[in-house]
Amino acid sequence: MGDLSPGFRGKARDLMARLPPGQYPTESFPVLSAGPTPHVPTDRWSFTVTAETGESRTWTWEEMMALPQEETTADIHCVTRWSKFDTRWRGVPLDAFLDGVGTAAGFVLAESFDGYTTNLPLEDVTGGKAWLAHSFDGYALSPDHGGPARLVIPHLYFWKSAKWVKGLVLTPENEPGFWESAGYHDYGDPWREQRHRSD
Ligand SMILES: Nc1nc2c(c(=O)[nH]1)N[C@H]1C(S)=C(S)[C@@H](COP(=O)(O)O)O[C@H]1N2
Ligand SMILES: [Mo]
Repeated sequence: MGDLSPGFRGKARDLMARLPPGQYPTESFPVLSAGPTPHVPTDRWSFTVTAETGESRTWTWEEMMALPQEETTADIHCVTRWSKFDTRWRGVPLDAFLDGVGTAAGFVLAESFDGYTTNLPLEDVTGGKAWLAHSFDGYALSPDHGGPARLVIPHLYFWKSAKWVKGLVLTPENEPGFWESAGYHDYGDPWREQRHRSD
């Protein structure tokens, strides 16, 4: 039997190895939002990076879309235990917004149009590990999933991937965001099951 379907068995085994502890795979794409979906037309959209000095830089939608774009395919892991393999995004690596910024800060606080915030070490959003994504699976990102644009930071639990993101604030001190203040883990590594503050 193993001889008849070695490819399938091999693929299933490979996928299991990509599943962090305590997670189950899903084909669907659940929507998880703490509040109502904000609707932000692209002509009123902007993305602002603010340094700890107060200096800031803002990109309009057109300016953001004119930056070099990347396609990335990644597995995503929600703290509510679903994981989705091979999600396909298009957007701009966060390096494009952060490279030119003079900063001594070690952390960023992502801020969204719905008031949501989440905190991250600066090194987790630089070096090609994080994107401002505006497309999912070849289509413009739907409002429920964070459109017109959201963060995608696949190596951390998906609550770190702020939907409807409007900017990043560089902070010298680590400032807990919305879920982090409510008892979620500060860092959120799915491979170490960092779900709650006490994990
Ligand atoms: N602005 C904003 N971003 C957010 C959230 C939110 O409520 N508001 N929920 C987070 C949580 S808990 C998860 S699991 C993912 C869910 O993304 P999805 O709805 O596209 O699956 O978005 C994250 N980003
Ligand atoms: Mo979540």
